[in-house]
Amino acid sequence: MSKHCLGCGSVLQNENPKQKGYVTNFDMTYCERCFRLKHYHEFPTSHQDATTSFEIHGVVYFFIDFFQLSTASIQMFQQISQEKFLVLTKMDLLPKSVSVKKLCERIQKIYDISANIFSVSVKDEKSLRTLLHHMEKFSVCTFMGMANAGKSSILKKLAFLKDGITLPTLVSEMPNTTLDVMKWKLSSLTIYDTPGKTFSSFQKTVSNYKKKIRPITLPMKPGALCEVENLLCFWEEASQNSVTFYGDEALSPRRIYQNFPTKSVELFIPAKSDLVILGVCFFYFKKETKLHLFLHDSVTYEVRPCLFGGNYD
Ligand SMILES: Nc1nc2c(ncn2[C@@H]2O[C@H](COP(=O)(O)OP(=O)(O)O)[C@@H](O)[C@H]2O)c(=O)[nH]1
Ligand SMILES: [Mg+2]
Repeated sequence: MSKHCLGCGSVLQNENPKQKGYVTNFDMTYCERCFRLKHYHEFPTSHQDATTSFEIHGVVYFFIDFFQLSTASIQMFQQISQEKFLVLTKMDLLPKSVSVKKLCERIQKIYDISANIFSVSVKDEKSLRTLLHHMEKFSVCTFMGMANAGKSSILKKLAFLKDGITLPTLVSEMPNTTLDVMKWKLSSLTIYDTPGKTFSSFQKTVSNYKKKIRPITLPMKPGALCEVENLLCFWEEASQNSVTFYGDEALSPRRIYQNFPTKSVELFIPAKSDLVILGVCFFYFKKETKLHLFLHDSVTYEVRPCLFGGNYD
C-alpha cells in the first residue's frame, strides 16, 4: 500500500525530486517539500499542482475567507450536490466596526445562499466549538474550499478540542500546502481535508493577514491613479469620489501621478459597491463612479453590492 506524506497528503515516491511526494527514503513521514516547510519554514521554489478532482465523503463544509468571497467561489460552493454548509473563516481579521451576524446575513443576500453559514476564527474557541457541535451530528465530512482559507488550521484546532491530539498536517501562508486528500479519524468523526482552489490573482500576492483589517480611505484627485503594485491601477472619470481599501497592509494602495495606461476597461460602479480583486482585496465605492481599470496579467475582478462599507444601510 502506498504511503502518504503527513504534511500535504501526497503519495511518497523516490523517483522524481521535482514531483510531489519526493523522499530519499521511505522511512520519512514528510516529503522533502513538507520537511523543509515544517522545519526551516522554507517555501518551495517550484509550484506543485494539487489534486483537483476527488471523491466527496459525507457532508461538505466549504471554507472561504472574506477576501475570497466572489460569484466564482460561491458558484463552486453551489455546484456541490451533497449536503453542504458554508464556513466563513478568519473572522478575527474583520474590522471592529463590522458585525459578524450582519455580515453573514448580507452574504446570504448578496450571493443568494440558502445553506447555513458558520463564521469562525482559529483564535475564537467558541466559534470552533459551535462548528464542531454541528459536525458531530454527522459521522463523516469533507472539508473543501478555497486555498488558504484555513481548512487545515481549523482541522488541527478541532482535533485538539475534540480529542486533545495534535495532527501532523501542515498549514502555511503558501497556497496549496495541502496537495492531496487526507483522511483523519477523530473519535466518532472522520474528516477528509482536501486541497483548496485558488484564484490566479491570489497566487501573485501571497499575503499573510495577521492583524485586523484597517480600512484605508483614499480621496481621488484629478490626474491621479490609484495603484496597487503588481495587481492593478484605476482612475475615476470625474476624480472627485473617494474609495476605501480593504486588504493586507502590505498591499496598501498609493495615489500616483503618471500617464494613464492605454489598455484599460471602463467600468460603471453603482453607489455602495465593492470592486473585488479576487482572492486579494476589495475597494468600496460609496458614490456611483465611472472608472477606468487597468489589470496586470491574470488578475481578475468583479463588482458586487458592498460587503461591509456603508453600514449595511
Ligand atoms: N488571522 C487568521 N489567520 C488564519 C486563520 N486560519 C488560518 N489562518 C492562516 O491562514 C493561512 C492558511 O492556513 P491553512 O490552514 O494552511 O489553509 P488551507 O489552505 O485552507 O488549509 C495560514 O498562514 C494560517 O496561519 C484564522 O482564523 N485567522
Ligand atoms: Mg490545507
